[in-house]
Amino acid sequence: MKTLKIAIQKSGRLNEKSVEILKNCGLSFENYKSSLISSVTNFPLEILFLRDDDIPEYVQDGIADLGIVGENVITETGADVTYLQKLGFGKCTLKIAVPNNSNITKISELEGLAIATSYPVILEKFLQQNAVPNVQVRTISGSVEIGPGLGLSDAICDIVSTGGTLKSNGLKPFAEVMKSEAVLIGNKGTEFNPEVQELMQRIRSVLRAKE
Ligand code: PRT
Ligand code: ZN
Repeated sequence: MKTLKIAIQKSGRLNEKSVEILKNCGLSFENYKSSLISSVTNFPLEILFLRDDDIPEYVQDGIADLGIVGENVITETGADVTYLQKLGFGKCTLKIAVPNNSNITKISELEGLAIATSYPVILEKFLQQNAVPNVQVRTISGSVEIGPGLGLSDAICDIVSTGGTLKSNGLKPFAEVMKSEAVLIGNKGTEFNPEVQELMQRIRSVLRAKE
């Protein structure tokens, strides 16, 4: 019997809840912070601990059969994977935000402005869908919220959960681009594997017990 592999975030906002849901499924494994792989002792499964950005492609390419990652990351990478189950944690919204003193009220008024983001693919698609083609999308990998203060951009497109980061940087949310939460994804066709079905059933009953 082939041992399945599931990729989860090594450290960061999704790590703890990902480990928790797998443990609540009755899976027994060591959660070493230093190792990349951990074997489950009571189920034919190995856990790969990765950076979240790498998870969709690992699953698309079949290096991992399953993965737990935010929808924002899946959409940004454009990976061809199957959505198996929303997991109810890691909830956030990708939003466009502008400085508090900005007079912008309509998406069309972004025309000609520069927007800093770590999500260029999702943002470009949103701008296209809203027929605002002439926007400079500036891709930066972190601390996007300081862009307007530094004069790097007129607006930002970033993940918001409480809104505290926007507030402390003098920014206000202006438009909602996408909602996201952690999801279980699978390599195409993996949902027909009996062990995957068993695992999905356990995950669903863990989620149901939480309701
Ligand atoms: O190291 P690795 O690459 O694995 O992790 P990472 O640093 O890229 O990601 P991480 O751990 O920060 O986030 C993992 C996932 O959690 C994201 O892809 C989202 O799906 C989800 N998530 C949920 C969030 C947030 N909430 C969130 N608040 N991801 C990021 N943030 C950041 C946001 O970028 C901003 O800087 O938190 C700040 C805003 O938070 P508030 O509460 O001030 O609004
Ligand atoms: Zn990341």
